Amino acid sequence: MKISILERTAIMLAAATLSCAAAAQETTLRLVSAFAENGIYVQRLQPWIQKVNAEGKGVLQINFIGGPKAIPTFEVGNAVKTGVVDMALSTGAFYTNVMPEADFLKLTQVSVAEQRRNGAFDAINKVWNEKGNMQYLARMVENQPFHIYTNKKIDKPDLAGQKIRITPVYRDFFQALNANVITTPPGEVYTALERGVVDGYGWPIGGIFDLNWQEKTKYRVDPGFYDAEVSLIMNLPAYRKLTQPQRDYLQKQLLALEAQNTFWNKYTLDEVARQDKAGIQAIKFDAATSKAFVDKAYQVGWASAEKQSPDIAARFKALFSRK
Ligand code: 173
Repeated sequence: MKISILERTAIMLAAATLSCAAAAQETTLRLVSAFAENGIYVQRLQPWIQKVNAEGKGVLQINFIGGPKAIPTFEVGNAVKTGVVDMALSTGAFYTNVMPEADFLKLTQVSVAEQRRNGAFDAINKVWNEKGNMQYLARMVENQPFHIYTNKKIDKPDLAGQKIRITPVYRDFFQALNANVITTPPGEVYTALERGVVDGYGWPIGGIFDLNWQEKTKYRVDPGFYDAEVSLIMNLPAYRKLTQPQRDYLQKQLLALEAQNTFWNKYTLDEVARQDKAGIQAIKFDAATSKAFVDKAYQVGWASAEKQSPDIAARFKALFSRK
C-alpha cells in the first residue's frame, strides 16, 4: 500500500496526539486516614504509598492528606461517600453513620485471601457500592483480635460497674457484659483514661503504645474476640472514573498490600511482650469460660447485625464464618 506524504504526516500527528493523551492519563488520588498518623496502620501504609507513587508515574499517584486532624475520625466515611476525598484508610465502626453494615466486617473468621476467593469481597462491594457510594478496596490488617483493657480487675467476664470506652465494634458485646459504655474516637482515649472518665477501653491486641495508653492501663483481658478490620475504601464515582490501566495498576498494588498481612502475626507476639514489659497484666479465664466468652461475642455481634439488616447479615454470615 502506497501512502502519500500528506497521509503519512496525518498518521504521525494522530499517533503523537494519542501518546500525549496517554501521558496525560496520570491521576492523583487524595487519601486520608481515620487512624492517627503516627499509629501502626499509617506507618504500614506510608511505604506502600511511596511504592505506588514510584512505580505509578504516568498512571496513578496517591497524595496522603493526613489523619484525624485533616478529617475527624467519624466523618471520614461521609467524606469518601460524598467525594470530599477519593480514598481513606478506615474501619467500618467509624462509618456506621454511612451504613450500619460497615461494622459487620469485624465478624469475619476467614482470611482476607479467602474472602477474595469465596465471594465475600464481591458481596461486600455490592453493599458498599449501593449503600455507601464506595468501593471496598483492600483489607490491610488481619489477625488482630480486639481485647478489653481495664484498670479494674475482674475474675469473670463481667464488666458491671465499669465505664468502658467503645466504638460500635464493642457496643453490644460490652453491654451484654454489663458495662457502661462511652463512645469516643481513638484520639480521645488517653484523656478519658487520665481524667477517670473511663476505667478501660476496647482496642486490638496491637497498637496501644502508639498513643501512650500503656501509661494508663493495668490489665488486658484474654482472650481476644473478632478481627480488627482496617481497610482502604474509595469514592465510587472516583473509582469508576479510573481508566482500565489505572484500575489494573491500583488492583495490583492493593493485592501486594494484602500479601504483606502475615506481618500481623509477629506483631501480635511483639506487642504482647511489650505490654508484659510495660507492666500490663493479662487476666485469663479457664478454657470453658474463654470459649463461652468468645462464642458470646460472635453470638451478640451477629444477633445485632441480623436485627439491623437481616438479609445482608445472612449473606455475610455464610461467607464470613469458618466452615
Ligand atoms: O477505635 C476502635 O477501638 C476501633 O473500632 C478499631 C477498629 C479497628 C482497628 C482498631 C480500632
